[in-house]
Amino acid sequence: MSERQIKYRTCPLCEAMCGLEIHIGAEERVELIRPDRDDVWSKGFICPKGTTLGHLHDDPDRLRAPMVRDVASSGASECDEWREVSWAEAFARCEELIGGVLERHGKEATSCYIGNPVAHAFSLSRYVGLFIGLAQLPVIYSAGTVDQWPKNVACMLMYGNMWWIPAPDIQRTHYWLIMGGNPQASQGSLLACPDVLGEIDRIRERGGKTVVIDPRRTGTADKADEWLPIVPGTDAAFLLALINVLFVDDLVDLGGLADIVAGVDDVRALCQPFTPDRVAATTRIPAETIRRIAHEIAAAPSASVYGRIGLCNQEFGTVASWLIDVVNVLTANFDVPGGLMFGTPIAWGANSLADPQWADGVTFGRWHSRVRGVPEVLGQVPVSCLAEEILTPNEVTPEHDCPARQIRALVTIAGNPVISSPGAQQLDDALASLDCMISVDNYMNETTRHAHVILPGLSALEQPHFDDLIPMWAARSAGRYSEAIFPPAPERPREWEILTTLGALLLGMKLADIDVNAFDDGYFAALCEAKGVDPTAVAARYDERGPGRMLDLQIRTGPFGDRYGETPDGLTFQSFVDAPHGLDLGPMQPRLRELLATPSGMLELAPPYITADVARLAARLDRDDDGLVLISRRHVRSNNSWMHNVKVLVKGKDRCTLLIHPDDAGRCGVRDGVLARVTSEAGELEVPVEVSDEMMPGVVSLPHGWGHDKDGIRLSVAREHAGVNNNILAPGRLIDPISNNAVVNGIPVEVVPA
Ligand SMILES: Nc1nc2c(c(=O)[nH]1)N[C@H]1C(S)=C(S)[C@@H](COP(=O)(O)OP(=O)(O)OC[C@H]3O[C@@H](n4cnc5c(=O)[nH]c(N)nc54)[C@H](O)[C@@H]3O)O[C@H]1N2
Ligand SMILES: Nc1nc2c(c(=O)[nH]1)N[C@H]1C(S)=C(S)[C@@H](COP(=O)(O)OP(=O)(O)OC[C@H]3O[C@@H](n4cnc5c(=O)[nH]c(N)nc54)[C@H](O)[C@@H]3O)O[C@H]1N2
Ligand code: SF4
Ligand SMILES: [Mo]
Repeated sequence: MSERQIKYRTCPLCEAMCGLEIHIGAEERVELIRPDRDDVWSKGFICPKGTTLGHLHDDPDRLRAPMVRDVASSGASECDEWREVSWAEAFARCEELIGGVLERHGKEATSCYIGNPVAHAFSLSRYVGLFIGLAQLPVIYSAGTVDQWPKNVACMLMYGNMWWIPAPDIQRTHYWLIMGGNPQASQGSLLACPDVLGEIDRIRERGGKTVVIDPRRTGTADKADEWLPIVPGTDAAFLLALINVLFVDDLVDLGGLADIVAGVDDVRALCQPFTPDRVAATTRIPAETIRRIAHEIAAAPSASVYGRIGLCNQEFGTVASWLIDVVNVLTANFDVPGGLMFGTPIAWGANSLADPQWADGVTFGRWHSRVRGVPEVLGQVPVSCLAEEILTPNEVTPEHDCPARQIRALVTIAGNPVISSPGAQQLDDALASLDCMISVDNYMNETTRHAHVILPGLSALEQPHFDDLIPMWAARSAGRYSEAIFPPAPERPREWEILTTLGALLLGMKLADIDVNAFDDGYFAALCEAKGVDPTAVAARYDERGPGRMLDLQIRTGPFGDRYGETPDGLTFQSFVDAPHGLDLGPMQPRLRELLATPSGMLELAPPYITADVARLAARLDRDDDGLVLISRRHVRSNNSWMHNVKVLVKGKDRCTLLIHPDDAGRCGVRDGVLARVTSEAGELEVPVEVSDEMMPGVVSLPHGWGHDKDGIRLSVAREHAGVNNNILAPGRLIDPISNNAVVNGIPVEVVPA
């Protein structure tokens, strides 16, 4: 590249999937990133993070070569030396470490943690499945159990696939009820749509309304027509009361779904005790307001009730996440324009395929975690179990039917659980005691500093991009292919090769015997078969292996694809190469009848596994006030734990503050700008106070993703803006028991001056 060039690509950082226009100057450096106004999907929308992909690429702290830690004694210590090594040496060290654990402790002592960027990265998203399949780990952990596991459980039981998650059709709705989501910061989650806040204006322009239910008056609430503060963790009670009104006032209408919805009478019976008057004190939403909202939803030409992380990461995560969909079904706002709908990805992802292990319906609790005895849910136990599973010797294990033993080897893939998991301090201690820790990650951060080997992935600009998971809940079927802007040297292993190699090592293979290409061919053939095309004939068309070949398969055998010539006008990978601003195949379409995969063939409105938990919710109504409780928040200039090393994003006013209502501040004796000590049953920390009436009384808020003051990290900018880790305060024992999802919202805390 000699002169200035313009490249177009999709931002991989969040679900908004914005189209970027990237200006590259001489020296192959990014000079400017602007929104791509011609992008068919995002049409010029962007947020501040999207302009920083060049900063991330150029970040001197970003790892570009594998790192090996020479351990001075056992565990991480200050005498340890990190060395940059060749890929061959790094993999040889992985073989030695993994082989050692397999030999001494067996397969049962190996595990992995999978983090959030896996959902957004070209290679990782497509090959994490192959890694898991090869590695045959007895138990795996992921950020999913501090995120959307409740929604996965609800969708699995209601529709038969944990990843077919219906999303609000906000580009057409007339009424949007947002519960526990703040798209002003997050840009939407389990809801892919560019410029979500702009859609709130457009809803208003068509005569509609947006209501936000959140303990905090967020930027989204400011934009909306109405804000209703709610006591954290009580959304399920609010929703049951709302459903109660729908039945009592004869507002229930199944629309065109009457013949495929089972369980309406069960829901009617369940909601009977939850009258608006009964839940008003617990939720602190007046009974009259609950009645009014129910009537507004029923009367709107179309409505979408939507719940996100505030509803998942809480005490009644599954019941609340389930009831969101129930309200939409009961008001004829499901699988219709303007209601909750399923997306239609142009390139199907492996998550959309039927999972053979659930062919006869899903069962939970097939095994239990070794130490705490938590029943597995959809193959996972809470990530907050990870620390105790590393620290507790086998000799003291209670009699739980667990396929795993004490974890001695852990692979982390694009995750930072030392920051993102409840019981954070204990996990930090635990990771230091592993015999083998290998991290596939771009930074030496709070988690990966404990690794023995770090295998770096590529920067966003070094790899191609095309989303396949997020479009499952996207407002439109649109797609754009982004080629790598700065492709690395061919001999540099790509993340799909790294994952395949690690998977095979965990399987027990010797490095010399691992043929990554052969594994890829097998994986590709299996995917071809799943899509009903001939693997041999199809494979013969490609010169290259890896995610690029897979993407062509995903597009061609997808809903708009050419099926390798069977549908001559259909799309191929080349169609997207020829369309640098992407292709838009239109808005969401009704799909429920096509996607339903429950054993009964019905939409299960009242799955017994979930309805059984309503008794626990009923008991909550009798519980006294929890006192002051802590919730989490996000900021548009931050992305979980890993973008605080970008100077232009972290500069300015300190954003890691404790938000507290003036009345509570007065009662606790803390003032704006001073340090407060916040204590919970799990730990304590000191943080600057920000007094604001945007908090409802009784609730305080801290952002998650901070706490970069640990020894041994290589994040020079983030260290200067360390902040505190709010998961120090989150007790690992607090989970939503039917999904295994963490409760990080609604944690009882005490606040005093520091
Ligand atoms: N208290 C509290 N805790 C929370 C939440 C909350 O709201 N409150 N939210 C939860 C949620 S929703 C989530 S998703 C989790 C996130 O939890 P994690 O996924 O554990 O954390 P991230 O901060 O997203 O860490 C991402 C890691 O991936 C690395 N990385 C980034 N890009 C790449 C790449 O392309 N390749 C590779 N190999 N590595 C990469 C980064 O360096 C970083 O180490 O946190 C959860 N924790
Ligand atoms: N800029 C930015 N964007 C992001 C991320 C990021 O870290 N930064 N993270 C990404 C990830 S991994 C995810 S999962 C998504 C999450 O996307 P969102 O769900 O939109 O996340 P938040 O902005 O944390 O909004 C959650 C809201 O829930 C509220 N809340 C907390 N507890 C309760 C409760 O009990 N009931 C109710 N009704 N509300 C409650 C909080 O006050 C907060 O406003 O964002 C993604 N996008
Ligand atoms: S909203 Fe920001 S971070 Fe998200 S995709 Fe768009 S530019 Fe990237
Ligand atoms: Mo998340």
